[in-house]
Amino acid sequence: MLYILGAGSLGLLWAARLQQADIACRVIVRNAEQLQAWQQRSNRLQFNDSTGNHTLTLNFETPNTARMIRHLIVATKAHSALEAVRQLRHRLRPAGDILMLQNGLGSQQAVAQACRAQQVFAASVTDGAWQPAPGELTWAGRGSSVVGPLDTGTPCPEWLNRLPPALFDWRWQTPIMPTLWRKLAINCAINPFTLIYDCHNGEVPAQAGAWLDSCLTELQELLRLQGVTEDLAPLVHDVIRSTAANSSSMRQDLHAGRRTEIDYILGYACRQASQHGLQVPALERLLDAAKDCLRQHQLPTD
Ligand code: NAD
Ligand code: KPL
Repeated sequence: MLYILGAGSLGLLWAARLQQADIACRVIVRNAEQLQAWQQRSNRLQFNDSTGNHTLTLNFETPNTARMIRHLIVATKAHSALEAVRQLRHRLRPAGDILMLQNGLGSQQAVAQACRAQQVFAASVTDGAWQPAPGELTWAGRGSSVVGPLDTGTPCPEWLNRLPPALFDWRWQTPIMPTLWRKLAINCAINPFTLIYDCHNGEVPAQAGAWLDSCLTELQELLRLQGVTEDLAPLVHDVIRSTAANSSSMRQDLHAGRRTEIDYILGYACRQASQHGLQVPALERLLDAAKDCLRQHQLPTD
């Protein structure tokens, strides 16, 4: 049995595909009110993907259910992950595994520190899923996941190999940290600019001009300190081109009045730079500007 923590866009996307693949899973919602809301919809999810609309019946439960958990997939936002996993600590089997799906960095390490008896894995996910209405999920962009252990040397959990490739495009990568750092750098170079200029991804180079170039130079140096040597600028410009019409996840959060993951993306990058004694004035200025923008919208800056 696989457990998914968090019934948001990505958690429901995993649950829907597991259900379609006949792999048993249960979704852990935040509380009794959320459970009741699903029960009122007969636990049905309207799942829209490129093949059409499917009605799926999922299994939901609250964190205080008694069942023990061997395999946990954490699908909360980065800032909720540690608290959400802590709530379940008494249910986690020793030597079980935890797969973290969060964007950014910091939440994965925090959970690994809190759950030393379990093996913690992290995924870099490029799918795009959103909820047009409660009880509905749209898989708008079929992406892929790169998965690996936080502790290099830990083998791949066998359940991952049971995921059907037609529904789950994923690959195993160890060490995983360079992949997570690369994704973090891409998100640092795009997401905060879309916030402060309130623009689509494709407009970032024109809006940010030389400021983007300075950020890319600083991020390249930060990546180098993490052992990632490939050229960042072409990678970022490729992502900007291929997602030109997208609103970044951070901008979507801003428009929906939700807390963003800024602290686990640009905040994390700036803290790491400071710990390494690396000067990153362009990134610091970007972080300040993004926080100003969030304050203007009465949203948390962490
Ligand atoms: P979301 O806000 O839609 O879902 C998060 C869910 O977690 C919410 O339903 C919330 O109620 C739940 N939650 C929070 N605390 C909880 C707790 N204590 N117990 C149980 N549930 C709790 O967010 P999302 O879009 O699904 O994103 C989740 C993570 O995946 C983020 O880090 C995001 O950056 C990453 N991600 C999302 C997508 C996507 O397409 N949505 C793609 C790639 C990566
Ligand atoms: O990952 C993304 C996000 O929005 O968080 C990018 C790559 C910027 C695509 O929108």
